[in-house]
Amino acid sequence: MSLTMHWQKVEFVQSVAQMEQFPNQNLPCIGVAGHSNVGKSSLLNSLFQRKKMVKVAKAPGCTRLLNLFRVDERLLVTDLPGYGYARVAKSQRKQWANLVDQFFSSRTAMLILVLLDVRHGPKDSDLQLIEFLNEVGVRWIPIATKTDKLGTNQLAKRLKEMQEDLGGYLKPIPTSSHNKKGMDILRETIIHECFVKPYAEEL
Ligand SMILES: Nc1nc2c(ncn2[C@@H]2O[C@H](COP(=O)(O)OP(=O)(O)OP(=O)(O)O)[C@@H](O)[C@H]2O)c(=O)[nH]1
Ligand SMILES: [Mg+2]
Repeated sequence: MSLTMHWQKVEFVQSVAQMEQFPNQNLPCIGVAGHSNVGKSSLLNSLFQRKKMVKVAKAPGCTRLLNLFRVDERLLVTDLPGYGYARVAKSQRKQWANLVDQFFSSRTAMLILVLLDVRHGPKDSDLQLIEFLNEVGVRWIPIATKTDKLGTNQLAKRLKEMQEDLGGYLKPIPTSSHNKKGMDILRETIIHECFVKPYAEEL
């Protein structure tokens, strides 16, 4: 079976509160990370082409566990809890931070999509995450979310600024869960990063 541009079968696997519960599926795994409310769960629904596969927050800070999905029996996708939401108790915030840190450090995921709201520059917490991923050696790609909120000129300008803010090398992939722009490119990029590039690197 090949992972086509349209992901045919998407299954919810489980929610994980501790890394010990993370199932050993022997499949490539990607994670979706970013600030609370940046649009992680919405992006996954759009990628999966399902309306309600992933719970979308009515109030920020909704995703508190690692939620795992399996695509076409070939790929695991993890929706991560968002960081930086102040109205959650400190003890609980610490618990999520530990869980997410463990997820990154255990190198469970071979690729992290780092979501950034296209209207705002990367926040300190985003830059810290990126630094951390670089340190532990986990590949990441920047994804600009909510592009439907900007007009064409403003969008082009913001994407360029975002790229500069991230050091200039990586171009953020522009996406919108509202009008579905960027979803095909994102699926293609994920497939390339998970199934083509690792083998090309081995040659
Ligand atoms: N205009 C617009 N709104 C969006 C888009 N994606 C998400 N939203 C809205 O942003 C809010 C947060 O979306 P979520 O997908 O729940 O964000 P999240 O990053 O999963 O949030 P947490 O689980 O709290 O970390 C919701 O009200 C969404 O409807 C988008 O592409 N465009
Ligand atoms: Mg969420």
